[in-house]
Amino acid sequence: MDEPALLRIAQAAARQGRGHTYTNPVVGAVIVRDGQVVATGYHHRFGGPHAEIDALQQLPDPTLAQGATMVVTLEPCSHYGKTPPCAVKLIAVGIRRVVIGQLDPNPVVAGRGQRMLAAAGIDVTVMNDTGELNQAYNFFYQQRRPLVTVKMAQTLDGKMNQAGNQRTFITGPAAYQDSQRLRAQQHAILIGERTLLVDNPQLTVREQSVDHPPVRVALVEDADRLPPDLHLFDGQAPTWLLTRHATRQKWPASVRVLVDQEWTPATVVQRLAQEGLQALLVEGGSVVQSRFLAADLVDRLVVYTAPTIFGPGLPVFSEYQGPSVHWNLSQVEHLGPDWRVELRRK
Ligand code: AOF
Ligand code: ZN
Repeated sequence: MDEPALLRIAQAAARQGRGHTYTNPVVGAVIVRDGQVVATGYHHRFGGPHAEIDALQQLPDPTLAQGATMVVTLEPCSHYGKTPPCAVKLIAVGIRRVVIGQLDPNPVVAGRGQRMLAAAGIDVTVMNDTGELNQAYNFFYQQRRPLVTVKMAQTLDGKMNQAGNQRTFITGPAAYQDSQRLRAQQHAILIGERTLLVDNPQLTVREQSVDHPPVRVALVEDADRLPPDLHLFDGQAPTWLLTRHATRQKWPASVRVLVDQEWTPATVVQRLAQEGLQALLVEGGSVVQSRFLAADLVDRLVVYTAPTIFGPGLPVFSEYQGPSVHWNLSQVEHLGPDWRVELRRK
């Protein structure tokens, strides 16, 4: 089997870790002798052994590592983190050649792993093929901020609400399932105060299990004036209230109140970056989404459209006051009676 094909096997193995590695990348590795895969491994969960170590553990006989090739989706690490450096281990067990899918943008590694291997006389090739595995992880270390996705549901006539202050269901169960999958990939989900009060959303991931639920983030004027029985205070997931006023209240352990003079899309994103959160989903409403768009801080739009005409109602982006922007269409998909469009910024 050739090396691009072996890399695809390692990438498929990496995908098994999806949803469990939290802020760590998903990583897969295969050990190859005479063109044949003799062991496959992946990073199973945050804090657990790295893919390279998992692959070594899958070898039927540990001496098979000697003189073998390892094909791994991400550059082997060079640092002592939650586990010792993989590069040191690969050298110690006698791996002769390492094929790397992509270099690690995390500054704790960033080329050092590759250099350690090469300095030990190991033959190293970098394929520059991410396999679309760690979009948010790569983005975070390249741009120093979370990847921002705006999600919305609209009718055929571009409405997000039938009338002012009520929660309206627009799309069907398949779109709902999909939006749950989208939530499961996030480290934070943001809403504005109007959505918080009108919808009283749970902002949790249902329908599938996640080891680290996304932080629920709400922009609010004054945390002390919120009704105490909101779903956000149910302890189901960490919750951050971003506000301009100091709080005098005692909050449950799951709630943090973060005070700043003025929360803007830029300061929100900066704060999440400081906390190491790599993926932010902006769920609503129109004011918050429009502000993120106007600040040019939206990397991806996910739009669910229902074939329904509402007539009077609140148009999506009615609050948008920025310049006209053009998006790249990246995916169109049927979801039961509805459809989903994914767009990327140009
Ligand atoms: C992983 N799994 O298979 C590889 C990783 O906190 P640690 O010690 O688990 O280290 C996390 C970093 O290790 C991660 O950001 C990446 O730079 C590197 N490689 N991490 O979780 C793996 N190969
Ligand atoms: Zn490692």
